[in-house]
Amino acid sequence: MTETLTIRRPDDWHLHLRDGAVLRAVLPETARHFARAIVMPNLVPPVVTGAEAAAYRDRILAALPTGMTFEPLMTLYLTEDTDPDDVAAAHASGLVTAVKLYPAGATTNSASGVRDFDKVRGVLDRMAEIGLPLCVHGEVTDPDIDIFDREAVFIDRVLDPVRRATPGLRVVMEHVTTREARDYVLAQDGGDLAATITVQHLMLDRNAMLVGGLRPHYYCLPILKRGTHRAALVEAAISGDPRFFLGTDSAPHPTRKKEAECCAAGCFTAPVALSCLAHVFEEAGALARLEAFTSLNGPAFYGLPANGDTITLTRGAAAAPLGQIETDAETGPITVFDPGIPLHWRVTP
Ligand code: OTD
Ligand code: ZN
Ligand code: ZN
Repeated sequence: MTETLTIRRPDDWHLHLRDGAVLRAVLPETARHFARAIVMPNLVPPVVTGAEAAAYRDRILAALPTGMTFEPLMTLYLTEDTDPDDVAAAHASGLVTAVKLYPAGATTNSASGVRDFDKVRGVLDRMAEIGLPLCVHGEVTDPDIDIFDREAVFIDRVLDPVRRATPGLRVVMEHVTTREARDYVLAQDGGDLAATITVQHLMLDRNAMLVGGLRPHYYCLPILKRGTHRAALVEAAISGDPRFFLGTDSAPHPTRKKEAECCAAGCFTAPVALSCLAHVFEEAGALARLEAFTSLNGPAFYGLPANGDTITLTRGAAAAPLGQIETDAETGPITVFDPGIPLHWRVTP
């Protein structure tokens, strides 16, 4: 049995770093293992303009402990008022790597997202022209659509029409959770479409969240689906297919907001992401393709070089769950994702 595995240093193509005390607490957890991350713009208020992204980037770099290196890849939050020229300038200066589309109301802090897709046509056309990717939270928000169906319906009602109307637009379907989403990606071969997959959607199905008691730390959006969908995602992740890569969607919330009457959506996976993924790939007999998923396919899609250095994972005795990390007194601790099974792989410090 393989006991150590050395791979190019991974990147996280979908990450929530927040701001202030939470940023300072969670950033080292990512920077310890990952060289770069696509940083989500869903702050309150959201990161909409190039100037706001530049200021957020400065705050992230200021929060990085001395001695650590990390490159935040910034995104802009697409609104119906977004100015195509501002987006193009932020791209041309190298500041932003992608634009993020949230259908209004789809997930945490998405109220300023898009309702009327005709209103963002100008921005999308310009992005197609300049080759700037659109990262998409792919769920419809219509109240009549069941929460478990929101991703599949989004593909037919929104994503496919938008892609047809904007030829050449490069799209990343973020955090795909269904067989339908996986199959939609597999059916396109123009190199314009890719998908990220999270740790929790590779490890858990909705039974893990709902059977034998409700587990708030497994509640995230898009919500966990049935086991057949999880199996389809694992197949995609371990296949080595360059259209699929890691986006942890690590989304920290204070423990008191998770263990609450109305639980906030999001799983804080960053500290254990690589241990979890090594477990998934080992179980599937695909450890040799972990590197493609975590370290090669993402940069290739975004037109960036893979990282030059490596990390080593070691298999050993099962590690105890990490519990919580501390922030400040006002925020309180944040619970680290625990998949509920023994994790034997860890990144060698
Ligand atoms: N999903 N929570 C959050 C974002 C994601 O859809 C997402 O990207 C969050 O807390 O920002 C979540 O469950
Ligand atoms: Zn999302
Ligand atoms: Zn997210």
